[in-house]
Amino acid sequence: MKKAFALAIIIAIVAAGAIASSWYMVYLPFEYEHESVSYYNRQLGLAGGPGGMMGYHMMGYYNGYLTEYSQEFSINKAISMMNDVPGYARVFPGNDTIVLNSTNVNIVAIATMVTPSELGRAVNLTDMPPSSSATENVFVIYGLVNPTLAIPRGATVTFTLINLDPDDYHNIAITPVPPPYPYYSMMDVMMNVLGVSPMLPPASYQSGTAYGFSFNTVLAYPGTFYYICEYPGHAESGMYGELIVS
Ligand SMILES: [Cu+2]
Repeated sequence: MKKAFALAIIIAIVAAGAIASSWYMVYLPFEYEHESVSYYNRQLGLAGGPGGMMGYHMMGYYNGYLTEYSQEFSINKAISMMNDVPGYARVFPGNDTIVLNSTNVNIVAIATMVTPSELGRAVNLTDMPPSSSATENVFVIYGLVNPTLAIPRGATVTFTLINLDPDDYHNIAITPVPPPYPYYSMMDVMMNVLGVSPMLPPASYQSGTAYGFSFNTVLAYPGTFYYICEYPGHAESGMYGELIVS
């Protein structure tokens, strides 16, 4: 009788363990991924309002995330656009900052990676080592890696993201939610976005083609904002920068 009781307790403990571990290992990751996709699609819907998207080409879905682009560039053209610093911009490499003093600000951001094995890598584009927090993918803007952008309040800002990464999808979202970001950064940011691009497909170095997307946003209030890549794991590993509106 005592043996049977002990056996029942052991079975109960094993069953509870199996249920708990499948909850954490199977159900929760599935649920987070599902929620992340759902927030992303709603963010895109929000940004699709007036002044949002400027026409796009649907590419289908990648891991559930809608992928689109609005412009196609040659890789060389994308690099020259990124290096073409506007007259109203002042670039300060020493403190990784760009001051953009205009009521109409254009920002051309390249999505690329830090690792030295691929073409178009950030260090090649900038001759600058990224900060230690940026370990995998980064934005390159006017010759700097993940720079802090200073923008006057009330400015209309046009972000153009071009993906020069041959392997990975990237997007850009503007949010007041600060780092550190979790793996599913959309779960942190939720609907708190001032503008967002869809996921852009990887560049083809064979054909020399890269995909881009532009959107407008008006930064009406002073404060500290962030531009981040919402592809799972990217913001977590440092694909973000600061946006100071004053
Ligand atoms: Cu990314």
